[in-house]
Amino acid sequence: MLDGKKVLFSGMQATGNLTLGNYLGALKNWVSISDEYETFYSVVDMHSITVRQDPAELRRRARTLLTLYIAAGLDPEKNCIYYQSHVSGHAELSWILSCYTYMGELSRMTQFKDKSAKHADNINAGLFTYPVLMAADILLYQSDVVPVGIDQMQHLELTRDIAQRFNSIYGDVFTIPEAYIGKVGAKIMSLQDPAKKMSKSDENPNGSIYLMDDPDTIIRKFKRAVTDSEAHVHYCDEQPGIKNLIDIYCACTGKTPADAEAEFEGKGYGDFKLAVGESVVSVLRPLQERFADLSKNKDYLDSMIKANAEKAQYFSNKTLRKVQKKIGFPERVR
Ligand code: ATP
Ligand code: LTN
Repeated sequence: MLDGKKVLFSGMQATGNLTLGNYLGALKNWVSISDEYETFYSVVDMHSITVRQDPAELRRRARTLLTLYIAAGLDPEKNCIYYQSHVSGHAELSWILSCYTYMGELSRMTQFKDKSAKHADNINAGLFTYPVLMAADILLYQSDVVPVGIDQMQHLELTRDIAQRFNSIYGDVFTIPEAYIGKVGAKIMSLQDPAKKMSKSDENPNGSIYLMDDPDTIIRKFKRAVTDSEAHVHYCDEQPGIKNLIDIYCACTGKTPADAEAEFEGKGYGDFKLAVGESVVSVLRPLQERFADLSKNKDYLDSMIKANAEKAQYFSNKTLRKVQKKIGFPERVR
């Protein structure tokens, strides 16, 4: 609890360009539930370097991501939006927690298995201990709730295990966080391969809708989306391509799958794909406009970045000092 409110933490990596999957699976939910919580939204740039990055590009992407958080509707005066690398407690708590995490636990993480297969030439220790840094992000603010897409559930379970293990040794130090998974859009699939999740690091740009794609590009990508030969807009696992398009349509319009089935009964896939594309354009256009306006306002963004980093540093230090004391680090002489 902070100021009588429950605490919410979430973050995204500053790698690649944000996709519609990131928006519908995470960012959109962040905006819809923020008012109920004391919130911390981090651009987790320290997580990004587990994969090799071009420095200038990483800096640019981190700034873009932070601006997108605001453009999506998070008011930086009410939500603590900040860069992970500006708050020293993340790295400090991560080291401590790594001493309470087992190698066996980390080697079971599917994201590690996937990413190490993808970057076989750079399987660094950071890639392996990445979930510990994520646990530190969350536990540092005594978070109650963590809104994420389904793919992050395994990391969240590990965070809970680490926190419970720590608490069982030292007493109630950490709040045990719960995941918050949105009802719609929790797993948006690639438009080119509905068995794969839409991902910002996909090499095929036609599989993903990027938040900055212009309307023509969006419509074109939906027209080319892989479906099937059933010619029937039906929400079922046997038609994964159509199911994914219905999920996107519902997340963008607030309709239910049954509404969508009724609306496109007897119509061809062409009409349906166009409607899905248009629903996405109408959600992304205002976001893109706000992004363009905000990007011009450098001083405003800079002042928010500074103030929020200080706020995050202040709250995270409280937990960090408590943890350091519990485990027996010498007290600081004031
Ligand atoms: P990468 O491809 O670089 O691994 P990513 O696209 O999977 O990245 P992350 O930065 O790992 O994105 O995720 C940010 C947030 O977006 C997380 O909460 C994650 O669960 C959510 N998310 C990512 N992809 C999807 C998707 N296809 N559908 C729903 N949510 C998603
Ligand atoms: N691991 C997450 C990003 C992430 C995160 C977090 C999400 C890092 N720290 C803390 C929620 C809470 C990912 O790859 N999407």
